[in-house]
Amino acid sequence: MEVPTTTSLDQIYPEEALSTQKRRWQNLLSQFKTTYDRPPDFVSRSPGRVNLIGEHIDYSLYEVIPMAVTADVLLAVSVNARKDGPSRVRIANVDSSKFPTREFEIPSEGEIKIDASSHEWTNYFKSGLLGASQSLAKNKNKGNHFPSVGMDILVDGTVPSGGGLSSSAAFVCASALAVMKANGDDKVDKKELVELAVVSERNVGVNSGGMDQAASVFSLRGSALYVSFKPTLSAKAIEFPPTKPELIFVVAQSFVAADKHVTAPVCYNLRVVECTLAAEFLAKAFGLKRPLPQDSGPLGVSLRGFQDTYFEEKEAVVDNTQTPVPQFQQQLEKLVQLTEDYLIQEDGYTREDIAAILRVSVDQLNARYMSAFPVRAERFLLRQRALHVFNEAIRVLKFMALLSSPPAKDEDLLNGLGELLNQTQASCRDVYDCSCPELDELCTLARAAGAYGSRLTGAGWGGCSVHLVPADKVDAVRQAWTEKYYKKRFPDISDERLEEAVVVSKPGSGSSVFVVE
Ligand code: NG1
Ligand code: MG
Repeated sequence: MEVPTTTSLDQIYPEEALSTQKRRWQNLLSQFKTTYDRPPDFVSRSPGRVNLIGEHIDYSLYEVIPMAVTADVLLAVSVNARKDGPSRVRIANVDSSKFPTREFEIPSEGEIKIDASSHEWTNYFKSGLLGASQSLAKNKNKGNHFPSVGMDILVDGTVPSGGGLSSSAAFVCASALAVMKANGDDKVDKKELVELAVVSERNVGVNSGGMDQAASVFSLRGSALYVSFKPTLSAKAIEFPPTKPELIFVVAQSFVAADKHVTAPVCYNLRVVECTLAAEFLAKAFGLKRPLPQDSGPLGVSLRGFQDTYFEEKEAVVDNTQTPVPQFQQQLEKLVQLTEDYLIQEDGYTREDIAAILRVSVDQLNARYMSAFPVRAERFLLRQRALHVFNEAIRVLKFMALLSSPPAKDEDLLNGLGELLNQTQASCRDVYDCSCPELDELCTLARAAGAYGSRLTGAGWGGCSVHLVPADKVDAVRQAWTEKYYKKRFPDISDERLEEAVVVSKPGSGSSVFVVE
């Protein structure tokens, strides 16, 4: 499926956002004219996302259920096919005080360098450029070209950065899309865009899974997405059944900035390593004959790969009277059991412990799993990480089952969904260790004020939270946060910032190209 091209904002934004968005787009287009002395040729757009359930399991290749939000990143672009000398990019931001204008020559494919150690906003553009360049080079026969044409760009992003709504993926996806469009690719394939954006975003220093880019590109207005990574990347729109009271997702910022680039070696990238090592450890512990399959997990093997291999080799038939989904759930339940029985060290495993099981040296272990993305840890909590992943994958299945065959009473459906969100939060807090006191407090306050379920969303350690709230309790929940969280922790908070802190989130549309007429 191709990324859609449109000429009308009402195909992109919901009714209630249209007047604000029209003003914002007019400002973008007129600022572009003042900056570059001509109108842009097109605007590429990709949104942020909120994850509803399935946290920290995308990089173990388990299914997740995110949805796009209305907030997005826009790149207004004018192409300049300069004949003399190499092409250049000029890239400015409507918020020039925070994001200063940059200009650089476009290197040839393979020469694009990104310095992940510097905190430079245009790194995200460059990683999109890098991904797009590889795809364009591969598809030269389609009439696309690389090295790229020159581009004058003005960026406008409304996804808060470090806020857990994935501004990074929105920026990388919109950038890759802009470069592909500028170089003649009018039929950008959604799946290809996601795959290249996932890989290229890793150049910014975080060894991420693929949920954010999938949500940003594939989303359709009005639906959440069920994203699968195995056997291949795919996404399916899911509808929420109408209920009384109406089911509403509210997103609340903690205003604790989660700076993944700084914390990656002890937080995000460490979790990726722990999950990967748990997969290798379990495979060795059960004496699997075949090595784990190389798949699209960030370190090449995954817990999902372990699951598939284990059941192929050890228990070919689980229960063939069941439909595929319960069978998959039974497998996961079995894996929870095996993890509890075999990964017994509650206080974690040292590098020496793990190397001995995998029958490699500590140097080999470091080189294989911890060199491209270094991590800092004495002990690796393999038991806890595997337990979170398998149980969270089960919760995603249960969430889907509730939506596809809802119980007769709406109350039961809402309580059921809410309970799964609450369990995720408890697991993120106690087992995966990716929450923080502020996120825990937002969740506790929301539940006390009437939310069915509350949890962090995205990587955690700060950022955003998401809450399933009945329509008639949204005001009460907002009130509780305002009085007991925001005004208490940030006594000088402005009304404007308070307004931004809490957003009722309707599923938004995914990436598109807007042609300026
Ligand atoms: P954030 O930090 O919210 O963008 C990250 C990862 C996701 C996923 C979640 C946790 C990136 C770009 N994204 O999201 O792939 O693993 O954490 O579920 O790193
Ligand atoms: Mg991000």
